[in-house]
Amino acid sequence: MLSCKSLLWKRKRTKNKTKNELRSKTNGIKQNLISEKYQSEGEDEEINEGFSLKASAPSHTHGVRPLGNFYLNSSSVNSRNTGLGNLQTLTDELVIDILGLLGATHLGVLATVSKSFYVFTNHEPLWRNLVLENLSGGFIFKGSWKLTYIATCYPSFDAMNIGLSCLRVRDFYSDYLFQSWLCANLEMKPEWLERDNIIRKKGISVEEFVSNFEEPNKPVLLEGCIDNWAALQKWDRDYLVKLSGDLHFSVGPVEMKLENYFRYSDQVREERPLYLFDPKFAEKVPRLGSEYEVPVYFREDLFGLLGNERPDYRWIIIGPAGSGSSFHIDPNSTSAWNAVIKGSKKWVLFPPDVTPPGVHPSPDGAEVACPVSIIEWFMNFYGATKTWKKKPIECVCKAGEVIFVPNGWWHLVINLEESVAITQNYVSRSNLLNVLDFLQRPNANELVSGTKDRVNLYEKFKNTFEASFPGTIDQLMRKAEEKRAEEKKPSFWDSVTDSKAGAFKFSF
Ligand SMILES: O=C(O)CCC(=O)C(=O)O
Repeated sequence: MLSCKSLLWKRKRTKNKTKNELRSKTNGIKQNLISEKYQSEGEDEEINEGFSLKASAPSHTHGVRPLGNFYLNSSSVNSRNTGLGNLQTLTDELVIDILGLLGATHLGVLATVSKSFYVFTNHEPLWRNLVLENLSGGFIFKGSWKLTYIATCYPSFDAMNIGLSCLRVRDFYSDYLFQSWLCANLEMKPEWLERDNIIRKKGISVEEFVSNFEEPNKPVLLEGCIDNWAALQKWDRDYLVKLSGDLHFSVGPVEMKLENYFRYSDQVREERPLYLFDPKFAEKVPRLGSEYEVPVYFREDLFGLLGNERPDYRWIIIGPAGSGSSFHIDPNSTSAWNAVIKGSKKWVLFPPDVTPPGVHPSPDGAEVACPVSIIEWFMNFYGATKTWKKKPIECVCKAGEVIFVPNGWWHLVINLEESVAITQNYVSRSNLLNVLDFLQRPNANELVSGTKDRVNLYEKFKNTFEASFPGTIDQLMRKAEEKRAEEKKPSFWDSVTDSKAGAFKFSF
């Protein structure tokens, strides 16, 4: 999912040790518990540990089963190994990575070599990459990525009727491939949605917002502050499709017509559905820009002083149930607000000093290794938050509600149904110093995002700001220094207690 706001969204797919560890350690255990039902035809919807599959989820297309079942099975053949020959010693992930170097024709030829190669070469993410790399956004989704590729590149070949990609293979065991299918088909567990500990506010003043939430850098869910948006009433699918016509929007690494994106999102069953995340929507369709307005709490946006040179700052976000944003921190140390117009989103947020379980930022903060998909994070790490040092803030944000995401907070978001949202990142006086500090880091050229001129953004922004508000930066710095000193100073009661303790010591 590279439809990202920030570098921090870029997942390491190569050398992603974390990912391998996740798949083998934790899933090995869970998948061994997958019920016997899945050892047969897999038509049932209930699986162990309270997980359940989405309604009408198909069983694994090629009959792949979790590895644990191999050890329980009396016939000791794993056709995964026999069909790979000498390559059987490679991990599944490595086999997939190697196949990822091939084109469609070679994948097609290899599929005929053995049952094992048939299963591996039909792995949908391989075909997804081929479509996105070769066809860009110019495809009409045909229910699977392989069919989409074939239908687009070989229109006279009737792949649908030949049943090209549906052969089931017996005795093929692989946690890696099974996991990918499972994550694409799992329903969110009710207990993942239960915790709702965010503060909700309706009708508070801007001053209250600033002093209780923005200054102390705490999330809040704001109700009722976008009730006047035309978007809330108007933005259904038909309206959006009609307004945008043939224009293309950013969807992961490609640009797609909205109509085609909806066609895809209606049919898709994959672990990481493509997410529409477009920073230029209001320039492309000015009407969209005029049918919402920045809620009153976020009107001070100092990056605005940069005019056209400001980094990307607003996005329309559209995605089906299961799509979303995996753990990241927002770009350039900005804060953000996110308003849901249609649908609903589950949020999990951790404060800047707590790295979420299963998430491993690189020391320079430029990259983050995390589970392959959001649902995988819930399966394997959500439970750990129950005993985590600081509990995350969580909520479900519904249509008409706005969440404030303070700067530096880790957050993950999953759409619980098809959703449409607007988000904006901004800089106010409360986080101006953080932003300036971020922009002048030594590796700013890697960290700063949303603009071509990453290295000079600090100078440009500082100078422009000083020209408009002379002396304000110094003032803010003095205030921050005083605050730090205040925080260091022991409170009256601490000092009383300390001196008493001292007095006791000496008197004994
Ligand atoms: O998927 C979403 O709506 C959340 C987007 C997000 O996390 C972000 O814009 O930083």
